[in-house]
Amino acid sequence: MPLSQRSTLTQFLIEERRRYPEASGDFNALILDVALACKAIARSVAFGELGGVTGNHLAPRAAGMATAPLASVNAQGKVQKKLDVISNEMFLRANEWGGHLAGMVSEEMAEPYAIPANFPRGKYLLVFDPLDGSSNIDVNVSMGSIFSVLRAPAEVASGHRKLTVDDFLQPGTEQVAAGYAIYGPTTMFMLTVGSGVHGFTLDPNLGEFKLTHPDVMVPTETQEFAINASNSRFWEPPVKRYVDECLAGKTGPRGKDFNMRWIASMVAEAHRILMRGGVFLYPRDTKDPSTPGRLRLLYEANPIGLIMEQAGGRASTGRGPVLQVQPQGLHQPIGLVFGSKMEVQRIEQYHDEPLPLKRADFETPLFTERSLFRS
Ligand code: AFP
Repeated sequence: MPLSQRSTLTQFLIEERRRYPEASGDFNALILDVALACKAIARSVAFGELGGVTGNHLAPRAAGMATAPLASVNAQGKVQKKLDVISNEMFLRANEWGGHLAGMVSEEMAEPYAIPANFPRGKYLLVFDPLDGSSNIDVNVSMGSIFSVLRAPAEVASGHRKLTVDDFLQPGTEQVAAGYAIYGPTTMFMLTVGSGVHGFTLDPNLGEFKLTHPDVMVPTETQEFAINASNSRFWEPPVKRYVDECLAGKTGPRGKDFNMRWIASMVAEAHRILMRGGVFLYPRDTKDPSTPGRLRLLYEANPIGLIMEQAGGRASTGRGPVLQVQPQGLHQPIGLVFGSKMEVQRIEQYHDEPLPLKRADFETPLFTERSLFRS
């Protein structure tokens, strides 16, 4: 189709809004501000070393410090890349002024960001991971930004009450919209406003996102899975069983060969799965007893979960729908499995079924951590 005949993101949003005559237009303006932040991040990513944006972000040097400053770490204890910090700033600046938001939460900030007093407040909350997969920047592999839009309580939107952490602790089923931008060979913006998933490709000549992938659907079956296999000794038995069966291929219980992928950039894995199916697992494991998983519920699992479900896939903790989990904290980690519906359902079924135990299972010190024996 000629470029000129494709809808821009703006056109798409206006046409969607016409279906709701009572809508104020705030929501559309918010999504366009988010898209603007993503375009700015895409430019920074594209310049890479030329733009001086690769490498770690260094903590400010304290007075009298003899040694070179160390890399800064975020609230989760993850080393911050320069681009993590730059992308976070871009999200804040693009979204704080418009009057559509009452506050923001990001992977890079320990506490919620209240809208500064010199800007009007609005009725939505924005939650985001400004640059997922940022450890890939130095090796020139795809990364992305993930976002989720929630409603703010009316008394916060009207300025009658201060914003609190609890305002953000809403289950994923409450999301008004969610999406991600992927910075790959092309920059794409994938969006759901609750009526399917639609993909837009950035036209670098116009600087506009154009609708290229309307109504994306995840294929129901797959022969491709993604998991960080170096963690296999920490997996729970149902995950181990699932992966073992995939690896057994044609001669195993699945009766077909599987392929494996691992990009270490969840946005890139989610995008591949949206385009051609597959399943992604970052399950609960016993690697670090202080945390049940690596990924974060509010700004990673929930938005990707809504995208998957809206595209006919499924997103789960391994035990049940991730979107139904009541969040307990802003940066709460969670086990996450998503992708082709039948595969995710199979993994949930394995978590439900008792497994035949091998003697070795009783002898491992991890025995008490295993899901089979948890309530
Ligand atoms: P970074 O944003 O710190 O690169 O983390 C990305 C991520 O949270 C997610 O996108 C990947 O799926 C996961 O980490 C990769 O983790 P491994 O280090 O276990 O491969």
